Amino acid sequence: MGQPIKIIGAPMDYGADRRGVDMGPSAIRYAGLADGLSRAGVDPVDAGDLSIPRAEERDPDVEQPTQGHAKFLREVEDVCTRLADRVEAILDNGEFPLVLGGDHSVAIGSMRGSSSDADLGAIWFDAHADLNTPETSPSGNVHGMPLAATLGRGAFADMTWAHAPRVNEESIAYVGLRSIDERERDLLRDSEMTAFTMADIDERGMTAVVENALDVATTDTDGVHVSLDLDWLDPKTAPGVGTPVRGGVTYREAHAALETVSRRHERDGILRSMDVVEVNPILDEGNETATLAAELAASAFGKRIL
Ligand code: HAR
Ligand code: MN
Ligand code: MN
Ligand code: MN
Repeated sequence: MGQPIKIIGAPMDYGADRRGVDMGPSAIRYAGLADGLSRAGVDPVDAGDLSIPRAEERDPDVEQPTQGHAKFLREVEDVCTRLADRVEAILDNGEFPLVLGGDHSVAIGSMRGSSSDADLGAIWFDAHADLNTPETSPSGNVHGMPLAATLGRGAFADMTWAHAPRVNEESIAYVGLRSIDERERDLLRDSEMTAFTMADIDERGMTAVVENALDVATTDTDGVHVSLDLDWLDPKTAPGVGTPVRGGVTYREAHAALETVSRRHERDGILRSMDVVEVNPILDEGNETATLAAELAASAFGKRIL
């Protein structure tokens, strides 16, 4: 069965405006995640959820950074600190951490934990760049900031719970970008990250693009983190997300992408951690976005048609 996969739920919605993404872990489990992984030939063990206070019990605006705005930053810090510890412990135990969000700010914890003993590359499957800092964010929503946090940009520079010094820009590749804020565009252009937009997928095909992204994330690193934001897909295919953007990847392209990841993993053992985020069951239709999330995780771990 290979390396056991530890599923850990992070039912957090502090980072997003559209409430409901905290129900993502339940919905993805209910959609058959563990069965799908077993059929793919891996051994899933469900470690349950982190316990997370409801947003209504907290004040979004206490203890703001001196520059800018980041709602529920203290709560995000608390959850991501605990998540990072869990992810690190899972890896120390020889298991693979699969984190279920929650909004995309959970990736701050996953990446911090996954990179504590390793130089970590990352592939960011997302419509969005998630590179805002509290200073540049138009919304103050931390789910638009996880890459900036991990890289220690702006107000995140001295936040040791967020900044992961063993994740370097050169080892990060986006796949499927199509919605970037004005100030994020400048941050992205001035960075060393590799960005494959939807136009690159149109021109070159998903498999070639993901092969390239894998080259980026595996060069001079010890392993790769895959962050799968379900709004990466076209909203017609994945309606259950809080910030849908038209013109996303198709059902088949998404599977092709994760199958490409899985083939490289089978060959070179590249994968170190993964998160599946932004599934919002309240906005979903018949749990289809959660079902897709579960299927794509199984594809990443080797589910095959034949
Ligand atoms: N860029 C916008 C912001 O910072 C929107 C964030 C997008 N939400 C996400 N992230 N789901 O991928 O507010
Ligand atoms: Mn360790
Ligand atoms: Mn995202
Ligand atoms: Mn997104």
